[in-house]
Amino acid sequence: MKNLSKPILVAVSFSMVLGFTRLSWAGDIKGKVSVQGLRSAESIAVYVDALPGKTFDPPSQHVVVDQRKMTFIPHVVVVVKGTTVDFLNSDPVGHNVYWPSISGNKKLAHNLGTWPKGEKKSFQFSDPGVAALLCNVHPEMSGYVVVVPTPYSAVTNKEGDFEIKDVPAGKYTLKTWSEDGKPATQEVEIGGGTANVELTVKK
Ligand SMILES: [Cu+2]
Repeated sequence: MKNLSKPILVAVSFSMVLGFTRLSWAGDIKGKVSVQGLRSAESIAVYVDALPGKTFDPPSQHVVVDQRKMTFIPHVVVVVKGTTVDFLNSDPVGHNVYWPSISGNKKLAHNLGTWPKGEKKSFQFSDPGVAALLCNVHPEMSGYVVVVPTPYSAVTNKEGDFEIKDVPAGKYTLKTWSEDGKPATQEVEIGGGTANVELTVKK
């Protein structure tokens, strides 16, 4: 019996060490965006830039953009390339959704049409860039779908805070997109645990 138990103990200890190591192969990015010359630090997309040779499967779960009280909610969504977005209408009036380009490329303009309350239309965003959402019934409405190359992304809250969870260990470049500011970049290294970053977006 003695001869048998020792190798088993060694095997158990070894797999525990492997288990702990695996936990440290991913971490969270917690950050704060400050602004200079912009109205607010809210609704700024922050994402890990393209990783050479790496592509990501789009999530099976759709992202939802609602039209409620004459407003696109949320105002900004950030999605990995290939994500399908469901556009809802929760207002008692018809709304339209169209975008005149994706990041200025007018060939990628699209009009989803107009539909009543309670219905939705879906679109798969296969091209990276920014779709500025408009409604041709209500010219004051605007929203954004920001299509990025990785699934590691977030949108800032009112205070400019954001959190990107479960990023595999490594060195990355974080980038921002905002409605009226220039893109900002910041290098970040993920080990185990949380990496804290600060970014400044300027007009
Ligand atoms: Cu509308």
